[in-house]
Amino acid sequence: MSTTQRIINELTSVYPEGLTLDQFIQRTALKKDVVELALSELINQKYPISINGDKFGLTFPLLSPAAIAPLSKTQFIGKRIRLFPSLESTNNYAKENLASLENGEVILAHEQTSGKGRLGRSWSSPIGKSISMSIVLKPAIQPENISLLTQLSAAALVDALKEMNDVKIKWPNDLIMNRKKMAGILIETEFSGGTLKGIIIGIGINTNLESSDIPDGLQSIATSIKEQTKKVVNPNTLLARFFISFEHYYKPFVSTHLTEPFLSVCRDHSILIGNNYWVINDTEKRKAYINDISPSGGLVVTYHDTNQTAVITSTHLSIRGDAEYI
Ligand code: BT5
Repeated sequence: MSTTQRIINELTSVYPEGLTLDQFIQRTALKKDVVELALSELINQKYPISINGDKFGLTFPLLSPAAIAPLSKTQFIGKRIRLFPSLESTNNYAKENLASLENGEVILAHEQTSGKGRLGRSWSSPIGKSISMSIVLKPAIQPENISLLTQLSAAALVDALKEMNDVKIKWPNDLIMNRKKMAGILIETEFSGGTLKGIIIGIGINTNLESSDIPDGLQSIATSIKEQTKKVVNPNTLLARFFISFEHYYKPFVSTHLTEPFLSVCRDHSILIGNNYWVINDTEKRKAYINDISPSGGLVVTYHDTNQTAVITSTHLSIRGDAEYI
């Protein structure tokens, strides 16, 4: 573990209190100049570190596997975690290192420099203020069932956030608070010669972003949990809850194809069902009434122009309101 991550772990464990240099030295058995160097590196890199008198503290807790481990009572999801200060994209790291990653292993980064959304879009993940995570799965499942994992992940996130606020799901992959996007899911797969080698569930969650951290072009569609709840989010508690819920849905899904427990959460929290939206793909834009989420995880819609009902399974499209994101 790097010295900077050791310092982050120490500061996370005493949050909201801080530590003096002497206390750091006592707790870590590191030399004074090593601690000083690590702290100045963190401050230079714009980690949320505050100085109060002779104490250093965190403005809000940061990702720390040491803090997640005692809270997350899972068998394999998040049992092993690789945390990086900065990655281009946790999904790219997972793809490139798939062979050495175990089923259920999780990649985390304090920051992504080139985070990815769907369809070549980008995902913004400023340092320390959001969760960038990829879960690696190596199951024996049919390729047509992989997209159900997006719904499973969305339901697990709703469960993890339940106590915080009213969270909605915008099919297929957006988590919404107060009609703005607060998290997104991107699933990628690796095949070799027709055999599924692994599934990567990429999830970005806006935890402690202030509105000034949200890029100009996203102000009207993006938000963070902190912005909505006015409370600091502990990313470690949130992830521990998420891992427990994910595993709870995932085990029976893989063994017996049980989907109703998570699909019912998606239906109950859907922001789309019962309303009219534009369904937009590369070639057309059609208004539709949104009826339901089907047992296969698709969106059941009735188009206004033909009055025909169809199940949308492709996620290569956007669902939009009349003038807005939702
Ligand atoms: C997504 O795509 O919502 C999937 C996002 C997945 C991000 C995670 S982070 C960990 C893992 N590693 C990666 O490289 N990616 C995954 P999509 O539905 O295409 O939405 C992308 C759109 O959301 C962008 O075009 C922006 O309009 C908007 N956006 C970008 N950053 C955002 C943010 N931080 N919060 C809310 N909206 C954002």
